[in-house]
Amino acid sequence: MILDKNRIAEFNGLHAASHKRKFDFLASEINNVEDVLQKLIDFQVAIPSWALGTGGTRFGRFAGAGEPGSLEQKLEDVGLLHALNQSSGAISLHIPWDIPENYAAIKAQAAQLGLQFDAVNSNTFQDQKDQELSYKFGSLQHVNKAVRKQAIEHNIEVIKHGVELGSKSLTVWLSDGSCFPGQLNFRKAFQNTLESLQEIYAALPEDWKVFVEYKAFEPNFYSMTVGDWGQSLLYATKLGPKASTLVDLGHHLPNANIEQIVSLLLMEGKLAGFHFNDSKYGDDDLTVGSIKPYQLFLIFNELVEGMDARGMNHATDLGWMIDASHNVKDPLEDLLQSVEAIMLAYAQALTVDRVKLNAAQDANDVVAAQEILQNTFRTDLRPLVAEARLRSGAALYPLQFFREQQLRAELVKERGTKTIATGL
Ligand code: PSV
Ligand code: MN
Ligand code: MN
Repeated sequence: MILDKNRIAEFNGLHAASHKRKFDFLASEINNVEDVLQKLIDFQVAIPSWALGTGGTRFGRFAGAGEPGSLEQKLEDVGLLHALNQSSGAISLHIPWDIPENYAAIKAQAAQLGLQFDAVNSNTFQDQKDQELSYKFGSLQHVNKAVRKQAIEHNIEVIKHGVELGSKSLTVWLSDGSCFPGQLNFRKAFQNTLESLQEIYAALPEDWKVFVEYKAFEPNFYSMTVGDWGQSLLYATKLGPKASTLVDLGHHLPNANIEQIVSLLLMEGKLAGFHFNDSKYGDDDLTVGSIKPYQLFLIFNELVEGMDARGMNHATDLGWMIDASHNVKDPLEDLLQSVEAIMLAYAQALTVDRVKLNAAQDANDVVAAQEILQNTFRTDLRPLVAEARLRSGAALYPLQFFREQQLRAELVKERGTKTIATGL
């Protein structure tokens, strides 16, 4: 489905007057409003190909209707999201779930939809049909060199797909680790993993990066070989300048201070970017901002502060991706909510009064510092984000548009009721 721009214009027309009232009031309160709006317009969040179908758990999966059944349809879905919010102009592919059959055709389709190919993701956490050796006891860490070699070759293969598509980075997430004390020699597992990553690193094209994603637990429940930001940073530092640490918000132990982790990785020039999601317990992959919106704001607050201190471009110098999968929601609605939450947190961070905050910090005025952050967080900036959308030709209210115009029903008509998104 390609969305006719007139439908969006007509919808926006209906809401223009009430939006303007809210926006004008807000704009009068914000100093650098034009600058903030431009930054919001420029900011793009990549959509993962695996989030477009209904997810599941090991207990079951309740598929939705009208889900994308091919890579082409996944691109269409991201194109639809992007048409609705103009903030989802990239797709992140998981190989081998999304192997393109015809690169030229897929690239042409992406270009037509205004989409870029973001980081490509390798997969050595599952055994694929016809795969020679099993990853049951790990991949890049494996005690058997032949298994490591197979996993290294897979990653190099993924880079090749990415090169064809115009991606510029590889994300490596390893499920490697152990389930019981004594199962693994930690030092050997680390060294094997490092050597394997070094071979992958050597295969990176000149202008590519590799993102090393960490995760505290699952599927291994005693140790993870890339289990936290310290381990990831160790690999990234040993690998070299093209390697950095990817932060997935759901991959920490409860109550971890993610904003502090982000600040320090950024300071070291080793923050790759994000997999955004939210969680109550761990890796729940829930809608961004649905559980801990204040934490999301505090993360963006550190990002804006740290990126500005290093003279970085907010939109292009880090990888911004969603990593979610939902059991009970329409995936497209879920993704619209996620992108909205990210834009809102970013807008909040952009409007923090940094001069006052610095002064409060330098004066050890704890109360003032807290007030500055919380005042910003409690200001309703939704009209600002909506204005950025309006100016970029998106829908003022993407979710409302999706529902009122019954876009899922149109997709069901095109694709049928019994669809299963590939790759999940
Ligand atoms: C693992 O939990 C993860 O966050 C990694 O990023 C994977 O690539 C992704 O989920 C999809 O399974
Ligand atoms: Mn992830
Ligand atoms: Mn995860």
